[in-house]
Amino acid sequence: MSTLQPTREDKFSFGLWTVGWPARDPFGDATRPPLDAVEAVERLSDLGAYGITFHDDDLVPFGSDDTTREQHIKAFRAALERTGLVVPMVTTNLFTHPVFKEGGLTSNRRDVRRYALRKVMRNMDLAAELGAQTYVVWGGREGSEVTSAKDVRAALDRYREGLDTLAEYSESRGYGLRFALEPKPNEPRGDIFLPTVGHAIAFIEKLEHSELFGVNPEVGHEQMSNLNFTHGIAQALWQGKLFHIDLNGQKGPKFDQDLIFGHGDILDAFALVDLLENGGPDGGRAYDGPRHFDYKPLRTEDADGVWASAAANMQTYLLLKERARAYRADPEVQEALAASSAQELTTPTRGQGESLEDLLADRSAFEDFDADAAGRPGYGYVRLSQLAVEHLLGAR
Ligand code: GLT
Ligand code: MN
Ligand code: MN
Repeated sequence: MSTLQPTREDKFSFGLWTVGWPARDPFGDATRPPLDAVEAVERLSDLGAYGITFHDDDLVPFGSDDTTREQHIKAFRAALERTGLVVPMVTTNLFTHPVFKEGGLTSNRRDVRRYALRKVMRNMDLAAELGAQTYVVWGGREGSEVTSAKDVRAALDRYREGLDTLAEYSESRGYGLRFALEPKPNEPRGDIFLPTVGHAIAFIEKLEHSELFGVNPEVGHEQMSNLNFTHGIAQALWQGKLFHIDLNGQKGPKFDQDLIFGHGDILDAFALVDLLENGGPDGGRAYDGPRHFDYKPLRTEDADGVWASAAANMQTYLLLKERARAYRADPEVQEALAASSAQELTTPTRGQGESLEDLLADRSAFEDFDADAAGRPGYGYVRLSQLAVEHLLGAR
């Protein structure tokens, strides 16, 4: 094993439901005992993480009375204080209980929608109390199996109404939360609303407080739709909407695997870390928020395997960060980049102050342009790609 030690500055965070997953799946029972939240805080802190996140029901079992709820919160809070771990993000479970089988904020039933809103708002109080800045909304049950049973436009109206209400609540209470919508194409619903980063960003523009809303893209969720995750992240950054990120691994379009980060498409993971760490305007971080791992320790593993997998997420990220740095610093890479004209893309297509008429009058742009000659030379991307592979494999 490599020995890169994570520090708090790396901003690694984990969902309580990730290391705490007892590995029950649709075909089999749990293979691990439940994990106590206090132990999760302590172990993650020892491993070098800086944050922990949770759904309301991860921390306090659904239906607990007020006294039990307070006890759970008190013990959790004490563990946070002891370790210095923070809670940068909180979210709500609107998917496990049968009441949400037809949706939460977009259920056809109005009483369920009102209940869902109240459940979120109650947990927002706790989020604010614990100092969270981001509130994730993953609408896993917002969708359908039977298309004709759902008026999608009405559902989107209700989704908007629900999110507007949550933003109003945060503002009225002075919580200052920012909301991050998490897209997913399917699972558990046959088809989920806001299935990709693109759908979510377009939807956000229709919200009353759109400035309070961004996205929380998950690696595997975009790859389930056969999409390029790094492209999705780049667009979210370009639109100022990357509010949070869920890192994990996925091997192509199939069920949601939630593998360890990098244990799926490693080349895309390399490109992603390079973008996040070196894609800023000054060559620094393009995204400064938590590096949040949303994965599932394999069902085959015992408790030791769970903690090994938590460490592996961070190790892989740090190794890729180190590899991306070496890649960028390699003069051969710089030369290959220049030769491929990749850097020319930052030059505006129109000259400074060039009017539309100037462009139309420029014969070199069209009449005298030799399209055949311009179509002949190669771009040299093979070399660039191979250099990335060699850096990734530690051959350089
Ligand atoms: C659930 C889902 C994740 C979401 C979580 C937030 S819950 O585990 O699979 O992708 O990020 O609600
Ligand atoms: Mn997932
Ligand atoms: Mn997720």
